[in-house]
Amino acid sequence: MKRLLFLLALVSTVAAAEYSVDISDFVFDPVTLTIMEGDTVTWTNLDQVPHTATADDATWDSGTLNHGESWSHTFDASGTWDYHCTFHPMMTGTVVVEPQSGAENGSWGEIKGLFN
Ligand SMILES: [Cu+2]
Repeated sequence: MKRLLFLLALVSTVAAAEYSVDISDFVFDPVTLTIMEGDTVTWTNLDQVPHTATADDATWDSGTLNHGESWSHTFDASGTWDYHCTFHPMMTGTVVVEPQSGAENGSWGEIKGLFN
């Protein structure tokens, strides 16, 4: 039973991860982020001026983030999203969301390996 619980904990850890993008000196850091389907990204504005994280295709939008404010978005579908700051259009970034199936197979292989 302990083994099973450990396994479940490991799987849930693998299943959804959280990532951070800092907005600092008018730059999204990291400018390109690669995640898996189901992962969550949190943008935090470290600058003194307001920024946004707004998808170019408008599917998601942080709205105005003032200094120190954060906004999170969970990416449920794979794909590539280019985004920008509506106040400073030269500020751009990309989130690449990879499909979950490949990662699950890889993770299962690793997990099974632990118990062999
Ligand atoms: Cu901005």
